[in-house]
Amino acid sequence: MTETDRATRAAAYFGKLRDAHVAALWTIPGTLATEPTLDEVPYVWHADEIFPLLFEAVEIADLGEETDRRALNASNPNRVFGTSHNLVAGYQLVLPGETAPAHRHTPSAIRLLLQGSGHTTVDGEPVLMKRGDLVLTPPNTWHDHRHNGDVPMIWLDGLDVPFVRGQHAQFAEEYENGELQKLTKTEDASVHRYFAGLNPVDEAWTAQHSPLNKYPYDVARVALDTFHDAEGAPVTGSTLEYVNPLTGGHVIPTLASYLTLIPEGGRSVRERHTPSKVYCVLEGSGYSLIEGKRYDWAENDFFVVPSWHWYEHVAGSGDAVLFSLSDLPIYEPFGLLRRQIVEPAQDNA
Ligand code: 1HN
Repeated sequence: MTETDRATRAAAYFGKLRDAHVAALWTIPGTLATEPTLDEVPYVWHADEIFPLLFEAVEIADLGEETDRRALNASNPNRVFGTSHNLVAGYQLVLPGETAPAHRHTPSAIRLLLQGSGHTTVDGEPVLMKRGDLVLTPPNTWHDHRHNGDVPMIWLDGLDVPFVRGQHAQFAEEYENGELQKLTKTEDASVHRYFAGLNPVDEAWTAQHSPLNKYPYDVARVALDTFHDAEGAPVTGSTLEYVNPLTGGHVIPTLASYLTLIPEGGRSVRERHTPSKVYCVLEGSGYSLIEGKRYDWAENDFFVVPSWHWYEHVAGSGDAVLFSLSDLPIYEPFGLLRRQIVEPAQDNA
């Protein structure tokens, strides 16, 4: 066969493959890529830019009319939807006297209260939210939001919507007549049941998510300080994970949450891992170096560290406290979790 015959025959062959809806492995780019492609970018959403846009939304969309949730979702600059390929984060605003009716869905959510105070009701339990509190709405739990305080209430939402949609597994339902759900438990009932790390005997809980609907910030903050001091106050900082008190596992099947302290002037280890992370700044200010580029942050800002990007955090003046949300539980069961860490001593070598 001449070169020309060969090329003509190959072109005809690939045409036949297209018609038969098959592709030759040797023509598909990246089938055996040696490392993940870094196709999402780091980005910081600054509270001083986004909070005013949230308040402007009050004039654009009435709660209960145009929308049930006055929320602004953060899109990764390299994506149409999703802060990363599995996670979506954003801010949500509820004004005094407003309510956001109950619904439930297969995607899971966490809230991190940033300003004001009010209630999220989770499966009949009204959960009081104060600054820094972590509140869970696990998959398929009824949830609504109520605000009987006098200061606009803002929180960070973090959900696994892009992951669930990617699995073609999104289902959602409105509560009866689009109303608030009936209260069937007392305020913070789950916190009262499990607060001290001692579990009720013969506990009948069988769900895969944490039975605790709230992790109060005052408790988490004392735990973090105590742990950090007991570790000898490392300049690289300290991190604790919020866990299911019954199993020691992650808070939600798809989501893990952490609280990190970087002491004033301190610097974390440099690491990268396959899961992505969304960080929200609860205290202090500083910056992160992500793939060598500097991203400054201050209180209430949130930022995304995409999959397999090298990163480290540096605290400015004052201690920095960072909440973070990760899709790590999605990677773990399938052997997809990879993590590399560079300790500072090796870093300088
Ligand atoms: C949702 O249900 C809430 O219930 C907030 O407050 C943000 C973002 C995407 C999809 C569902 C909420 C959401 C969401």
